[in-house]
Amino acid sequence: MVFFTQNVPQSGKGTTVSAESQRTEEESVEAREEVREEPSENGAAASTDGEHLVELYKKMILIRTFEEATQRGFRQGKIGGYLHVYIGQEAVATGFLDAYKEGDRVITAYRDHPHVLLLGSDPKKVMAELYGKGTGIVKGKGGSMHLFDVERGFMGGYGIVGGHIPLGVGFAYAMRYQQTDNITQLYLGDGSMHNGAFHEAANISGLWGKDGMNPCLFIVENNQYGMGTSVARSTAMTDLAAKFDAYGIENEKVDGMDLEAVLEAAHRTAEKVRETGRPYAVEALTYRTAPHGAADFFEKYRTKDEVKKWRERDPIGLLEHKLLERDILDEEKLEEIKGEMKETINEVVSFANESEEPPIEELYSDVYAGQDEYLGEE
Ligand SMILES: Cc1ncc(C[n+]2csc(CCOP(=O)(O)OP(=O)(O)O)c2C)c(N)n1
Ligand SMILES: [Mg+2]
Repeated sequence: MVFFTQNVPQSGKGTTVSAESQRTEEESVEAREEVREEPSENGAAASTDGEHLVELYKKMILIRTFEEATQRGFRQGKIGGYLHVYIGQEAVATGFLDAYKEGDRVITAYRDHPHVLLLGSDPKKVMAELYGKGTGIVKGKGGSMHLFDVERGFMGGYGIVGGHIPLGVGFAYAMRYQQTDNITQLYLGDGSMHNGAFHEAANISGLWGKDGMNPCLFIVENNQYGMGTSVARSTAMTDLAAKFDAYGIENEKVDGMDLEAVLEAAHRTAEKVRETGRPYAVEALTYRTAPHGAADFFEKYRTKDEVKKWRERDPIGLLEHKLLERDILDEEKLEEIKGEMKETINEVVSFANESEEPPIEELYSDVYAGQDEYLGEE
């Protein structure tokens, strides 16, 4: 089945394209049947297990319902500043964060709500953050683009495109320096790869990796656009995975709309990075069906037909199809799950709505290290 008809090549010179993305649909089904019989070594062979798929389906519905509620909150003027949702891309973070282990670090750009939710942060606190409330996950000071939950390994949330990439590589170095077997999952957009910060960081990551000192899993969320500019209009070399070849970083592509394909790639590559201390890159081919930001109403850069085509491969729709086909869930159960998530998110929104603004004294806290010195206090 060929589904990436525009912008994104199926493979490229020098790229280690995953076997999965080169297979026909029939072969893929056969291959996945094999996977079902043979769980992977790390014991988290999520794609084999119906129960686990249902658990992940619930997470994807939670993210989608959360994101839809943020869009409403934005239109109502309850959420200020910028808001970028992950609608259409859910399988990517859901699949990769399934391979998260305690002590790992996760860092991403500004499309960050799903990552923090998947790591187990309280959705109420995340929504309150977007509402700018004192009960927010960073006390209402960060907003949508600057979520943090360090206890759960979530190191942000960054608004400067590409700015977080060197930090992620640095976290990965620290993990080996401190002699742990943890890794960093570093999420980056297709648009960020044309930024100098990416090239400097990828270079040093590859170099440190030669000594097993950079367990960094680069996850490129290639949603086909950076704002209104397609990949093909941003770079002459549109094979994004292959760009990592220049820095000695092994790489592959995965169908980012297919949760099972993502899970397989995620567990395999995360384990490889954990074992070797070397970086690895996966380009997940995906699509944001929502506008770039919640304030972007006009989409002259893409056609309705293009969006429609990608919607036909919506990651939630694809997973529902599999769950039904394999008799794991029936239609009624799917509706029940969606209804439950709506109720949960209604409570989340009420909490954010009813929470207080941050108290004025918070204005100076967490601004500078050594704040007491700054305020002239002992
Ligand atoms: C250094 C920098 N340049 C420009 C911008 C403006 N800007 C915000 S989002 C964006 C597009 C980034 O695209 P991509 O990395 O593909 O992420 P996506 O929005 O598709 O998730 C740009 C150029 C910025 N925030 N930072
Ligand atoms: Mg993009």
